[in-house]
Amino acid sequence: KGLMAGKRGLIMGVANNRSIAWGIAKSCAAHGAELAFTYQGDALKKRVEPLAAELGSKIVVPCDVTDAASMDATFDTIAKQWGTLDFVVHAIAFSDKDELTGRYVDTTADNFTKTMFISVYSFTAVAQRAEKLMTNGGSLVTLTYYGAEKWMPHYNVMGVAKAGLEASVRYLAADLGPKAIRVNAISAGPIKTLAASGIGDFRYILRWNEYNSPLRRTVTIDEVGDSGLYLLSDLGRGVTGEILHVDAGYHIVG
Ligand code: 0WD
Repeated sequence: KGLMAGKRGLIMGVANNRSIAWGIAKSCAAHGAELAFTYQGDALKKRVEPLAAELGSKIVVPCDVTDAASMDATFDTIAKQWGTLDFVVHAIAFSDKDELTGRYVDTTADNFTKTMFISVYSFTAVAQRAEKLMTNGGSLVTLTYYGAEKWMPHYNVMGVAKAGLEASVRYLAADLGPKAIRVNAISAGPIKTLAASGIGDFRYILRWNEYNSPLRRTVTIDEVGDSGLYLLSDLGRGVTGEILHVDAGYHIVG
């Protein structure tokens, strides 16, 4: 019945059908997973509900990760409907667009704090709540970018945040490993999504990756989805604390 038959997972961070989280959701559903979705705010509700329905999902709830009560409500719903949880996809990040251009040194304290809270801490906040429901073990996956490892033009405070996110993957993996909960990140190559459109010169970054990555192209959300499937399914059962590059090989080049 498929690799994910009998597994139930929560997908956080679908904004529309171009979202990376949507690519991962499709791969998991195609292999038999049962899914729940969160959306951020009413504006995205009308986009996420039909997508969730497409994959036969019965649980679609609002969740703003900056609001602890909203996070609690999301996991309460999962607890009530499912009792246990097998996996979570965290595909959430935010920074003020005005600071995703120009110099990192000009970052404001306010946006630094907000960027870190939404893009780094929220994954830990998710792990805290997921741990309680993952009584049969589980798998958590977040999304990161190469700008965590190397300086990239315009990525600025988000690069610093992704470095923090990758470090938290390692600390969470060590904490939750004894409970058979695995924690990994996918470092995706650049993909044109809503979030990416906020980054300065994004088209140039895409083109640069096409010219320079070993596969001479960029990656798709379906390719990131299939790599997510590997980490979320039992195929990845020996893997935790890993940053898996799904970037057409760009990280060995630049
Ligand atoms: O090139 C890219 N697109 C890459 C993205 C390369 C490598 C990594 N990533 C990461 C992003 O940093 C992010 O962590 O992948 C993750 C998913 O991003 P995406 O698929 O590129 O972007 P998008 O479809 O916009 O989904 C991200 C969503 C938000 O969308 P918008 O654009 O409206 O900010 O994250 C959600 C929101 O739905 N989000 C929140 N959800 C709950 N609470 C919050 C929040 N406070 N803030 C943002």
